[in-house]
Amino acid sequence: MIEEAAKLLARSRFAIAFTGAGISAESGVPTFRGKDGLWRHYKPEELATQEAFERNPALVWDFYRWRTRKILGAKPNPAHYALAELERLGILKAVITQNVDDLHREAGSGNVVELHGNIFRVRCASCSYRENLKENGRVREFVNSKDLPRCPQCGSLLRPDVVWFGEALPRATLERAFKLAEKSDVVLVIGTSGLVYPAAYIPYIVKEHGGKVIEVNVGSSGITPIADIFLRGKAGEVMAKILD
Ligand code: BJW
Ligand code: ZN
Repeated sequence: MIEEAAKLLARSRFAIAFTGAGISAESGVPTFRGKDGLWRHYKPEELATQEAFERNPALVWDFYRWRTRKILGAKPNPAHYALAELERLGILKAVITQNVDDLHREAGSGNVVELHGNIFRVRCASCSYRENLKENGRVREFVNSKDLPRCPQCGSLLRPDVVWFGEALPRATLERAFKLAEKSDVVLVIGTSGLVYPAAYIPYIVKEHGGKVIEVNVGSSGITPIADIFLRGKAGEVMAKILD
């Protein structure tokens, strides 16, 4: 199966990857829906929404500070590096990720489409203020602060620059991802439950346009029914073998 997947990739014309929280699990970043994916027993739908932020911004910020701390302590794993290497070899044309952890870029992937934003950026809940905390060297300050962060322009609350349930994905980003999927003849789907839309349309678009779907996951997902090749296992281990 792994050999078949490697062959498909090697012969592809425009391969892309579509990744989710499972690709970062071996880096120590908790997933959303796994058995240890939940934070203090809250479901993602109870934390990653506008309503939750309006009702209890302190709870939502606690959650994001906890996640940022985990992500800060994380390094890319062999799966992230394998995708960067496949791009370097000219095989992989883009990584479309639902993750907000920056690990694909850290591993050296150049063409990364972040569908759900980035945890190292914040924006104002009311005005157009945005800030990249990583570039400004302010990540630790944010993570360690006990106060709710406020906008320097208008005084409203700042929020993580990520996409919550019920919010539209950035239009240009989604269009870019869908265009890549339409062009693609092989999509490597790694570590996603494939339950969250519109992101989960990506492999379906590839399939509809005649492309092949290779899935890597420790269990089955919403994408498994359309997978041409299903590789059961940990992303880091399977991807290291594919590259061999
Ligand atoms: C391993 C592994 C290892 C573990 N190796 N594998 C159509 C149909 C139905 C519903 C909808 C629809 N369209 C919209 C909706 C509503 C909603 C939705 O999809 N709901 C479903 C849950 C039913 N979607 C939305 O609300 C989206 N917005 C939208 O549609 O807006 C419409 C609109 C238009 C115009 C104006 C206004 C509105 C937005 C969705 C945003 C999702 N946001 C989050 C949080 C992001 C910020 C953050 O990170 O904090 O995104 S929620 C969370 O889920 C996060 C993830 O990116 C996303 C997906 O999760 P993922 O990555 O799949 O993780 P898990 O944990 O679910 O799965 C891990 C997988 O890895 C598992 O399969 C494991 O087996 C596997 N695994 N270890 C390999 N070592
Ligand atoms: Zn503001």
